[in-house]
Amino acid sequence: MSAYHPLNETEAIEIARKLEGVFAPDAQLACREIGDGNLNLVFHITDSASGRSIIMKQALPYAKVVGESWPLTLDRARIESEALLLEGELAPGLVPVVYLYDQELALTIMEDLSDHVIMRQGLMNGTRYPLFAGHISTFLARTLFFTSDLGRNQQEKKLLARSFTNPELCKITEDLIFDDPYRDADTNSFEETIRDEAQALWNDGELHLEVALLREKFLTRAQSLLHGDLHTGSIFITPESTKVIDPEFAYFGPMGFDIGAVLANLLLNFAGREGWDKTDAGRESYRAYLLDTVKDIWSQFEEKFLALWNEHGVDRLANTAPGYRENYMERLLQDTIGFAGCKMVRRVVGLAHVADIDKLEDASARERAQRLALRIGKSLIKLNRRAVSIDQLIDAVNSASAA
Ligand code: SR1
Ligand code: MG
Repeated sequence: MSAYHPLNETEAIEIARKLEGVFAPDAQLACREIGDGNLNLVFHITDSASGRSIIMKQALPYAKVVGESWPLTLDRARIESEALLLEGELAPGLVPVVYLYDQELALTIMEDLSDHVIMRQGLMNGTRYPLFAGHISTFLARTLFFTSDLGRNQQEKKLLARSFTNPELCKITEDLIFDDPYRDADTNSFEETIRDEAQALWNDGELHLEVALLREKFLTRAQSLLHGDLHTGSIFITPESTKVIDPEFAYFGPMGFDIGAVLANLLLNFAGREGWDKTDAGRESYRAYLLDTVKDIWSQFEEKFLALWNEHGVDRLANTAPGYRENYMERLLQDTIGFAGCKMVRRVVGLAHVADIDKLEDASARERAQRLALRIGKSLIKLNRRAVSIDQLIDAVNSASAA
């Protein structure tokens, strides 16, 4: 196959056929383009005779959600495949297996996870995932600890950071999460019914200070290798299994950004529940499940991260200075809460929303969900630097829901 061009389904089959040891030479392969994300093509290739299947993900040279007017580097496919390989070493079983990366075609061929569902859809359906908090806290603790200065040789970490320099994808986050929602930007996208909420965001100086401080951390704090876009559309799940996909936004940044992304997306689903549960009791029960999961994720993350630090900490002073661990974990909780708030706000007024809320058919239920998500998001942003316990996040969500 020659130089870069977006593949069609026939070409994807030709490439699949050449993969060593996957399909028989005469296999009757079927292919469907199933990408429903904002950026890439995704081909699902199956051989019904053997039951074998693979996924081929190809980066497009622009942001699909906007069109060719928004060019985007193909290097993100390299970053994604390298991040998946590293995450697979650090957190075995929690990411798909990568079979092949083709630099010229910006193509990653990987394990098919279609026996799983995208977590966002699973949550919308009201499915409960009792093992998720355990899985995702392991993923977060291990990937963040072992790529940080606490858990990795600090010179090696700096060298590793070079290959995860990801300026174009970071710029998307810097603009769409940490700037545009707080001004009347062309990229913003919200319903007229909540224009008052958007205008309030543009004029809230207290909020702007907190977002500016969080933005500064995103710009400057090369704490760990992040997934960089860890929403519930980047997670494939079953009640027994969790697989984190799509780390094309990976870069060295503040740990709390990844943890906050997971919590924010559970809370966006919380805000949209009115449309997904049949009864008030069902809604309250599912919301309680989501809040328990939020709390469990933080508590299990903290325990696992501290255990890794005890066993594998490489920084003498960080390991021994009295009070340093407590101070570190408190700052991490604060970042997590602040970034969670920013991730919620952008999904209501900025570019690229979430189906948990946008797919609510009833316009007034949708508006209530949008307003609730913004109340929660803003209160988390304003809470962040004062927080000392995850219970304060839960209290803030409950107060915003009661208002
Ligand atoms: C232009 S890309 C819009 C969003 O899609 C990705 O999933 C990221 O969340 C990004 O902000
Ligand atoms: Mg993605």
